Amino acid sequence: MKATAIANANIALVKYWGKRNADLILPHNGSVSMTCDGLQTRTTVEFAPEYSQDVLVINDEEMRKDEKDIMGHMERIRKMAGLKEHAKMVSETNFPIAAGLASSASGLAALTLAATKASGLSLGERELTILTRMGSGSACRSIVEGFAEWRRGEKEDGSDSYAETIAPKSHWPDFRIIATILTEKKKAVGSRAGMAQTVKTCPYYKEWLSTVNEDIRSVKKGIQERDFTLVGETAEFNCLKMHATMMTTKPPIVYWIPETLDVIHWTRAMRESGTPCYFTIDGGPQVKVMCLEKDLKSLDKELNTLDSVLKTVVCRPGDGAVLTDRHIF
Ligand code: 2P0
Repeated sequence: MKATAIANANIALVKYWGKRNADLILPHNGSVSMTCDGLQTRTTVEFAPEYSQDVLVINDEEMRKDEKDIMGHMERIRKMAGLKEHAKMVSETNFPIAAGLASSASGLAALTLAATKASGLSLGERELTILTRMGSGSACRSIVEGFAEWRRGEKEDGSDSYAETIAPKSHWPDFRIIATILTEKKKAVGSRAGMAQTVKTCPYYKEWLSTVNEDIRSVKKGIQERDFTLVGETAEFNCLKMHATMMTTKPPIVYWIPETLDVIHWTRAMRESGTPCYFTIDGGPQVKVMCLEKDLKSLDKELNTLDSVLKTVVCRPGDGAVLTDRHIF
């Protein structure tokens, strides 16, 4: 009753921001992402009678309260499997958590795969993405390889709101995302609370929703045709529209710090001087710079000379979640 899984974070090119059903985690809009090979979580789950309660340890720290209701997610899996035993869950990440690098996506994806395996459940990929989605929305995209789409779906039970690969990593192996780390401070507003507040109070939320399907079409076309300009322009615009909805909620949510703006302007200046690159930003201050392999070295080197940048992590299109025998305990 022990299993270990590895999952990568993913970075959205068209963002998920807002739920139409918070219990099942059904989104208001579909989204598209790249599963990243550089940002990894490994999680071991063991169900055993000697555990009197579920215990979660992330990077050597025991978690007592978490925004994602991980214990509720474990209860859901236990019920599905018809188990009574509690679980010990130990996770390790190779990047700072809770700083806007999608750690919860890789974490919930690895946890769901490890917990289903440890509990004896055997789910197909689509079912696994649906179950993972109920733990954390964006995590369903981390189950699958390469470029992923999380379909909004229409059904009330969520059975058509799943993630799937739209292009494997081999389709566009020279697509890169340079994730900058500008601060290692924990963000003030979690994305779960942030998106709920946006849906409730942003006067422009409807307008955001009315443009997302067009962005999904463009980004998918750009990926299919390996059209870097189309993907970059669409992703950058989509990110700015999402942040515009957050900034116009009550109270406003501003994830950006001065360093965020520095990297935004730097990216635009590089582009104007002839190097194709675009930025995207999630629920945090870190900027992710999209580029192609041919420009990676020079852009990454330049970024690391900026005072605003503590360090960078380079991501290529990566694998979906997998099981491994390398247990943490
Ligand atoms: C995304 N984000 O598409 C967007 C962009 C943040 C900004 O998905 O409540 O951690 O667990 O479903 O998935 C962050 O939200 O939220 C997120 P829950 P989640 O990547």
